[in-house]
This record gives sequence, C-alpha cells and structure tokens, in this order.
Amino acid sequence: MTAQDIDPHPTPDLTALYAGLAAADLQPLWTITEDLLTPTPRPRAVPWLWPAATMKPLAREAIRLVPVERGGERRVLALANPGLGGRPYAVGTLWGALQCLGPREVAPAHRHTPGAVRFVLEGEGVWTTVDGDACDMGPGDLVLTPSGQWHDHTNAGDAEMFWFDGLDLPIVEALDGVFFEHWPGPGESQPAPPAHNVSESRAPAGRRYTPGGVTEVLSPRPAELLTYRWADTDAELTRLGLASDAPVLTVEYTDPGTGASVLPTLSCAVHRVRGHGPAVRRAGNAVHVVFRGRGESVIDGRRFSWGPGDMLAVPSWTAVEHVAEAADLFVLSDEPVLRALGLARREVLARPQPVVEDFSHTIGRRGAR
Ligand code: GTQ
Ligand code: FE2
Repeated sequence: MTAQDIDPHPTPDLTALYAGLAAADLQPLWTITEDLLTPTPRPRAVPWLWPAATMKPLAREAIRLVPVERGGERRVLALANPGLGGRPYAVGTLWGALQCLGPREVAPAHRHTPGAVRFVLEGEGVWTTVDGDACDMGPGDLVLTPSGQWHDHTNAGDAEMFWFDGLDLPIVEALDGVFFEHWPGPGESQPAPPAHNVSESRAPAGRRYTPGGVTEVLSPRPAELLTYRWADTDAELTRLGLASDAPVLTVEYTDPGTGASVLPTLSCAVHRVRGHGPAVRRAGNAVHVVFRGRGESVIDGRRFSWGPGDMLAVPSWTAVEHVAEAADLFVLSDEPVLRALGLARREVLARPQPVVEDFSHTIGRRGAR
C-alpha cells in the first residue's frame, strides 16, 4: 500500500508531508506495514533442489583446477537459493554447501564466530581437527565445529571426499557478529594431534539422540562431543523403527552433556522415510540433504524427485512432505533459535498438498548420477 493508494488525490500539504518524511530518512508505517507485519512468514528463499548430478562434476572440476591453499582456502560450493537475489545462502538463515577435498589435500586452519556442522556424504581417510582434536570423518558421520574453535580439514587418503557443510552464518551476519581469524602459525594447520577422536571418549554419558526432537533447552556451553557416528545414528533409527509404524521417523542429534541441540543456533536431525509422510510446516528454515535412498518431496506445491547427495531448501512455513520406500535425509534447521526466542511453531496439515509445479523432471534429473 503506497501513499498514492491511500490517498490518490493528495493535497499539497500531504504531498509536502511525504516529501518531508523522505528527506528526513523517515518512513510512515502505514505505507509499509503489509510488507513487514505479514500474516505468516514470507521467506524470500524458494523451495529448491540442488542435484548431486549437477554439483559433483563441478566439484571435481574445482578439485582439478583450484588448489586448496591460502588464497583458494576451502573448496566449498555454496547453495545459493534463487529467491535470495545472489546471496550465497540456501535459505534466509542457513548456509549450506558442498565441500570437497582431493587426495592428500589440507584446507588451512582458521576460526570464526559462525558455528558449523559437517555431514559426510562420501569418502574416507579425512579428518577435521577441531581445537586440537582430530575428528575422523566417514559417510553418514556428523562433525561439529562450534563457534570460535580452530578448525582445518586433512585428507590423508587417495580418494576424493565430499561432505555437506551447514553454518549459521546468515544468522550471525544478521546480528552483525561475524569475526574470522586465520591460524597464526606456525604452518597452515594445527599441530598434528597425538590421538584422534578424543571428544568421543571424553564425552558426558547422556543420550546422543532424541526421538522427535530435543526440548526447550538452550545449550549453556559449547558441545564437548564433536562427532556422531553413522552406525549409532542408524542403530537409533532402526530401534525407533521397530517400535513404530510411522512413515517418517525423526531423531535429533543431542548434546549428551546438556540435552540441548548440537549448537545453540543449529539443530541437526535425520528423517528416515519409509512411506508417505504427512505435510508439515514450521516457522524457521531448513535444508534437507539426501544421504541414502530415492524419493520425492512436495514443498509448497513444488514436487522434486531426489537421490543420494541431493540437497533441498525448505523455507519457513512452507509445507513439506516426503515420500520414499526407504530413504534417510539429514536435516539442518534453525529451530533452536526460534525455540530460545519463543517463536517456534509447527503445524501438521490434515491432507497432502496439491502439486502445483512439477520440478521432478526439470532440475531433479539433469545428467547421470
Ligand atoms: O570448512 O571451515 O562451507 O569456514 C563455509 C565456511 C566451510 C569450513 C564452509 C567455512 C567452512
Ligand atoms: Fe570454517
């Protein structure tokens, strides 16, 4: 609603008022309220899918052409949601990316205030050193890099390595809280750690997974446990699956020391899909990463079909439903932030959504997998 709409025949005084406001860097709420106080969230990010079949050949070319050294830094392909006007964000509040390392490559050490999680898609012989602890990475493992902790990535093997990176960078940026530092040396990496996976053996005894999702806890301290193994995640889902006949099972990774989400800003979970799930929408954004299996999702009326390594943007308050015979999706969301601020909302819709646009053959199946 513009001033012109409100009053199509303004008096000279009224025209002068609007001119005076603009000249004084003031905006009258009555002309802008509909874009600000929307009845429901209006994310600029759109439902989207990045196919592995498109990303992986480009990642391989990047391995061939762009060395990972100071200057090249990390070899990361950021998901840039087409609704976000060129910003390198998967959805409004979340960074999502495909990171890859070639054989024998090391990505230089650094630290930053945004927190990160890595969910491994394929490869072996790689570790991320987090404040001196070398966290080994294998397919399906989740490795945390909490805010402010030094980290570097080492591929000691002969294979290429691919993983999903999730960061709260857009949230920290919105708070004008981004700080970044290169490792001061000596060398480009932290000293070679004497032992690997120390955080796993020293972690508090609490539970590492919560069926459905963790409760209203904001973690009071950085996570001590930095790695969650796929074998444990899978076992938890299998146990849950035997006790339930729901078409979608969910476990959220849990900080065993506090019972909270893995990072103060980020929730990580896995959906095991084994049927036609309900249409669900929640306030807050998410990125879903296919780890295993093939299936289809409808997000706000757009249908996408997917397979291993594909990544999906699920913007705030868009209804999402998944259909698969047997598939595991890693889910990254900003849920802890909404919970901490009393803004969390979730709704299960009564029936499946009508498919308005079918994207399953346009972007879901480009090239060979
Ligand atoms: O691996 O440290 O996707 O600093 C974005 C920023 C990964 C990393 C990203 C980062 C990293
Ligand atoms: Fe980093």
